[in-house]
Amino acid sequence: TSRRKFIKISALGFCGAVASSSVISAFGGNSILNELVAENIAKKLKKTATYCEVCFWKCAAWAHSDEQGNIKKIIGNDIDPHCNGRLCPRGTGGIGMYSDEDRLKTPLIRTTIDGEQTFREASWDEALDLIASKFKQVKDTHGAESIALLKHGSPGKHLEHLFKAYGSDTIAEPAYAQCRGPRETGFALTYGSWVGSPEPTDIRDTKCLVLIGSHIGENMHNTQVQEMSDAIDNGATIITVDPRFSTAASKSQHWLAIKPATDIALMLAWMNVLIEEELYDKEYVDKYCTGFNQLRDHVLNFTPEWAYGITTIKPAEIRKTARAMANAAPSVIIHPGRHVTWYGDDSQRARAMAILNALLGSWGRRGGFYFKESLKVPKFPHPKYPEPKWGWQDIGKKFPLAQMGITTEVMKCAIPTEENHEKYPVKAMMIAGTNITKSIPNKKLLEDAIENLEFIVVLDTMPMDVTGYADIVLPECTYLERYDDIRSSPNREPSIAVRIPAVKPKYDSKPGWWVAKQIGERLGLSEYFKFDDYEEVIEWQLNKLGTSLEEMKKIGVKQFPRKSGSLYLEEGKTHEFATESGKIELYSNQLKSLGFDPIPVFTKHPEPPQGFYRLNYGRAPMHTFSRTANNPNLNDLMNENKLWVNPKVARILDLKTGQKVWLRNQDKVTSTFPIKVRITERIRWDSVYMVHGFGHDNKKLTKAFGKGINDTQMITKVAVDPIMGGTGMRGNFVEILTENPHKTVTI
Ligand code: MGD
Ligand code: SF4
Repeated sequence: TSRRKFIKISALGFCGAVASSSVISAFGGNSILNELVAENIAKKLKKTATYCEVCFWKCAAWAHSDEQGNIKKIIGNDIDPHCNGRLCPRGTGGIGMYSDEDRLKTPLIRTTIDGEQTFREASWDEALDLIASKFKQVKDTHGAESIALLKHGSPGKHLEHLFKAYGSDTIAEPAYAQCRGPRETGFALTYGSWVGSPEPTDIRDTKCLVLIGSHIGENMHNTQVQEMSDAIDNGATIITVDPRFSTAASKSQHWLAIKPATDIALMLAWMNVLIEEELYDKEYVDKYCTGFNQLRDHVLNFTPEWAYGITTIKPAEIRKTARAMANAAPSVIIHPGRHVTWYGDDSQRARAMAILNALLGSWGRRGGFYFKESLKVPKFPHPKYPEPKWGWQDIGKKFPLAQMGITTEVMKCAIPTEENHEKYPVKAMMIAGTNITKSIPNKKLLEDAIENLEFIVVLDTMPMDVTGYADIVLPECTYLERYDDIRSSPNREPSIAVRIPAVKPKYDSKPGWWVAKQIGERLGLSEYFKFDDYEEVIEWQLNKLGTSLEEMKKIGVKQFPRKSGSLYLEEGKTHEFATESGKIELYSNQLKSLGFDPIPVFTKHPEPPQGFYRLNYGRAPMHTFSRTANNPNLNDLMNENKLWVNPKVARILDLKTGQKVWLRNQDKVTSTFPIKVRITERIRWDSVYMVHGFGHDNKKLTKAFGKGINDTQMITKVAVDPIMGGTGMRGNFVEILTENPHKTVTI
């Protein structure tokens, strides 16, 4: 049997009904809202400044709580440029993260009773002492570098500090190699800088927005959705390239239902039209770009007729859309997307987007991309970090342009049969704020790594699947119950926002900063944590920034004037890009010297065999990844994912809407749970689609357990981007099973 058996703690009977008045306040009409406001004024609600952690747009908000310490509602901060006073449904439902009765309540330690692995409750002291002793043990035997950190979100920052202080830089997060890493590489190669978050897309002033597999509207990044809706009202042309009729597609003048995995061919054809018809911005290209002649020669034969055979998009439609973009230029955006790890040539696809933007002259132009600015928050003083002998950079060095840790490569280092293990042995792991069983593909790799790790600590707010693999589970309190770092994200104008605890932590949960400090002190690192409460750190930083905690508690958000110059390129002035040549690189010498294509080329990707469909996945407006599936308020709005199936496929397989089916992929992996069918013309006949983040297999998640399918379970084939290590996940094919393939699982 397995050394580390996945522990499914049985539900402890916390499935009581949860009122969802907060959801009503988000969706109800004004009368309900007014009533609530009146009621709340009557009850004298306390307002506390925070910023949302339900996704990473980090909208600033006010948490309203009553005298008993119950959070009643969360409302956007009017002066915050990330939300303009309006939260998305998930943000309003963030209250459910706090009120979810399935929350982790106390530290847990793995133990064996009567031969069965289970968890027992433990005190914080016992759990923290044990963690410190295990960390010391690993450091003494292998070096601190052998303790890896997988992290995401706010808790990750505190633990990163702890890890670096202890001498480990073996750190990775899924937001890079499973998400936006390739686009950062593609844009950095072209413009010398990352796109970053929030994206500096000037959507509010755009005349043409091109979305290539980016489903704004379902993907609810707050101000992008608000600005897109304004742009539509102002008559902007929307062009959506998606094999699925997404919400964005329904708002578009042009929906190009592209054959999956062929986007680079379409973009090469667009470049061909822009250049052949001389529609590109000549002046901009002459002034700011290098490599135009090579690009022109490269795309000469990539005509719309050539692309038609690959993409199934008619040549006339390719020409028409290219002309629409040119018409709007430079107020046009080929949106870089966000979750872009699809087919393994993703940084090249991002390069193609970057090049198109350059041809249209949209980078640094109103209605295109603005030059973002953020404020540098001074570091709270601490001693220098020790120099680790190895870290994420060494582990990922076969990917020459990797700029952050690659989760899958770090996991591989735990497995003795994998090539990097000897040099970079990962022996223990802390996992904070990331549910790796849903965020990292290739379950076999995860299970092999987990089996070989000597020690796993998970810090989470919820008993997510990942906690089932831990030796120690630590309950973090939610973002509404703690201080965290000052938010300072780039925008048109720099701003900062604070997160102040609105209520005391529920149960025996503690903030991430406290956990990091406690472990640090036990490891002899007190010098790195010279504060009693994180409040002191923030206060010190705010004072340095010319404000105070007192002021920030009152306003929540503070805007600062721009210091870096104009939002856009200025007439008559030169501009140096941060590339090697100082120009926008249409042809990349850097890629060439590394042995990669200097200009993107189209490569054919495998297609589904007979009887299989490509597994496509995406987002729903009321959920973020897997973290919200059990949130009582958001679960109320959508409690399972469905399998979108084209009517043609439904006819062949005789499927009915609402029927439960199971999936089996090309590697014979069968879904644990079934999923209900949704028959719709909105999906191409060669693909099926589902929302990511469902199919939880920990029973302790009483609302989410067994609801729908975990798309990641079906993703066993990964196409790795050789340039930066991104894990392309869209090349998996599934067959649809109408009979329950599991004899023992009954739902
Ligand atoms: P979540 O699934 O939301 O995100 O993947 P993850 O980072 O794993 O899981 C977040 C975890 O953090 C949950 O266990 C949640 O309970 C916990 N959590 C929430 N708030 C807190 C907190 O305040 N403190 C602590 N300690 N824990 C907290 C996201 C990743 O997944 C990303 S960024 C992308 S873009 C990819 N998307 C994606 C996809 O669409 N499909 C597939 N198949 N895989 C994907 N992987 C990537
Ligand atoms: Fe929260 Fe929504 Fe803003 Fe994300 S976009 S931070 S979920 S309010």
